[in-house]
Amino acid sequence: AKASQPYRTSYHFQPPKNWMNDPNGPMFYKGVYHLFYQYNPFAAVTGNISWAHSVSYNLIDWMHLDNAINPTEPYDINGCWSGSATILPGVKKPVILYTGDNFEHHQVQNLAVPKNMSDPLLREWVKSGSNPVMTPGNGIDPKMYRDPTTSWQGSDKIWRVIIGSQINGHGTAILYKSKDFVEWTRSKDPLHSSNKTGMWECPDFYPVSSRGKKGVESSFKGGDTKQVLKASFGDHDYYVIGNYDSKMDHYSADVDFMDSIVQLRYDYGMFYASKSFYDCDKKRRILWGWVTEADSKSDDINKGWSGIQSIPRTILLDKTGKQLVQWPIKELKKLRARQVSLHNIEIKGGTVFEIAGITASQADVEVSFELPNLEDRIELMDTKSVDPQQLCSEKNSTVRGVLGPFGLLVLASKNLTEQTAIFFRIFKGYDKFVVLMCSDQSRSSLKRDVDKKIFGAFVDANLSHKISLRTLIDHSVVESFGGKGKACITARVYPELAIDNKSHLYAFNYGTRSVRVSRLRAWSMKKARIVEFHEGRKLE
Ligand code: DQQ
Repeated sequence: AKASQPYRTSYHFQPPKNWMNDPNGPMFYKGVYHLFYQYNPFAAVTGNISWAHSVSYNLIDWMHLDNAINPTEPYDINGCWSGSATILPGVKKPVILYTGDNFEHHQVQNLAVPKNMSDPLLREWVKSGSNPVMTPGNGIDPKMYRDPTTSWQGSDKIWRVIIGSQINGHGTAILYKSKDFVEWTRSKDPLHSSNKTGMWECPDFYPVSSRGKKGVESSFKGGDTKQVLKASFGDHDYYVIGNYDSKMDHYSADVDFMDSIVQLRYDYGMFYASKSFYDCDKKRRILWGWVTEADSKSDDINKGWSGIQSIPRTILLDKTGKQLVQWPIKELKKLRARQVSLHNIEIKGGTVFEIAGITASQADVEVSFELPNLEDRIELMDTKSVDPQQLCSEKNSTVRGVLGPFGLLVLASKNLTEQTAIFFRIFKGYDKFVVLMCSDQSRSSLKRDVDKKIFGAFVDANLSHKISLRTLIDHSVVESFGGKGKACITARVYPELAIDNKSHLYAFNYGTRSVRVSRLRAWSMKKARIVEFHEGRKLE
């Protein structure tokens, strides 16, 4: 691998080297956060997929351990693929269900349990003698049958789990039930399916509270909750919100997958195969997602690594009940170091100003924009026929408007040759104002062979006169939260000029109208503490 590593992250999770994809089996158990992930121990490209394992006390600083699960048996010899952990109540023991790609390249579901319950880090895992515990059959394509969720218990105390699949061309969550995690019976009906999507990878299924700010445990059956179903397909993580009747095992979505013009996604940039877990210590639900590289395979081989994880995000149901809101876990604040603040500054149309004094390549920025009187003439839009990503590509950061584009230029070189623009543009829609949020990577790097696709989302912000943006900048990742977490966009960028201390941060407004920064705070971020601990030895 290359000696100089301008693109390695300082506070986004990544292994010391090689290929990483999906987050697996995240859990909080006896004071320790565990993250497992899809990992190739031998190269920076996919292959030899095993479960790597890291532990943390705060979800920020990590200790990398030896692999927890390796492809060693006929039922997983071609790869130990994605799966989830469930903490069994009563005995309070964690178990893992994962997909094995077996000797004939068929996908089967397997069970693993900790070898030594007195090891606080649960370093060793043993596979059940009963594996595989679920096999395809009866109309299931053995190549489309994977990624068990965290299990949940019905009021009958029986465990349920769903497996991602495609049946008759339709994305499907196959439902299984078990009393003991070993003997699983497939239910006649799937939990849910869609004739508008293909294969569902990495489903997730969990309750969210419709009141207050607390997360809800997967088996919770009280009132005042809605139930989220997430599926990964077409390079994105889509979710629906609905109601789950655990007696009938019936799920109904309020608005089903692909049934509305604007699809609900966790993130409108790069974010895939995500998984959530309930943190019983801080009473919150946390989401992890895989963020792929946007450079080439040969770049990855050269760097010696590929793939990072998003910042863990707390997930809540929005007050409207129609979407989720996500926010970086509060522990991230402990990395905030040097701070700059600005208050009540007008940014005139067509101007840019630098926010100096922090490490612009490794920063956390929170800004709140105050808008002028919206009754005046602004751009019009018919949201019913508009794809926000398409609109952001057409009206990119250099296309002047009336109210916007305004926002941040991050990982920018001094002369702005390289820049990634995260910005808003306000339109007048049919019956309300429309906030478009964009992440424009098109000028992010002089490098060729990098995917510089522009991303976009609508922020359902119920706009009065303020719109906020939080952006996490970490060398090659720009993770943005618009409207207090109503829309998230994660992007990967590989600047050549704007690296390390040659990187700058600006605020800009290319609209014709002025906007006001009512408050901006930006922090240099410290590096997370990472140690490696292998075969009982600590490496720093
Ligand atoms: N990645 C895993 C599969 C899953 C896919 C294999 C999603 O289990 O469906 O590494 O990225």
